[in-house]
Amino acid sequence: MAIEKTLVLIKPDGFKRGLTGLVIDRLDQAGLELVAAKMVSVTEALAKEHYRELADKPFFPNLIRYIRGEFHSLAHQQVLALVYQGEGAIALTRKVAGATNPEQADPHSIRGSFGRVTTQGQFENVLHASGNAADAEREVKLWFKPEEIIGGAPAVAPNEGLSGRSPGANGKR
Ligand code: IDP
Ligand code: MG
Repeated sequence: MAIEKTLVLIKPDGFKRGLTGLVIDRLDQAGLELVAAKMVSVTEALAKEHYRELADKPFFPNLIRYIRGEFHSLAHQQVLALVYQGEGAIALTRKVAGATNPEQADPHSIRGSFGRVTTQGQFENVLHASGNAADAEREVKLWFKPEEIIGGAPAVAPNEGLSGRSPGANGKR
């Protein structure tokens, strides 16, 4: 099986309910390697681009509100974005996450244990995990620059601090 990268987002319900550590722990236990992590304020444009394949679904407007923290009083629209790497990482992460609908998810999965369907029909399912290889490639690129990923393209060579750089062409810094 190929070494893959996949995108995980701790969604606002997971973040607000203190499940960030649990998600990271479960993915660690599954043998996945964490290669990138950052908090991101999710703009409307980023949310719509991320979920662009669902734009014609009736739940799309509420999905955008959900991922931007509007149902969980997040002042900064923040999610934790992570990239995991490993053999078969995409399918493995989906298995640990569980099915999209928390009511149908394996009770041992994260979504089956901690997700819920609200009375308004919103799926609050704790985390995002890329669905397939094409989505994973697109999503990792959408959320991360190559130099933010371990083993990606380093912006500065290791141990090359500012002092190691030569002055500009005109001799001034
Ligand atoms: P996934 O997150 O398991 O890949 P997708 O079908 O890609 O599932 O949908 C993205 C997100 O949209 C889901 O995680 C969930 O938050 C929301 N969603 C999907 N289907 C429904 C639905 O039928 N009702 C309400 N929300 C949904
Ligand atoms: Mg999906």
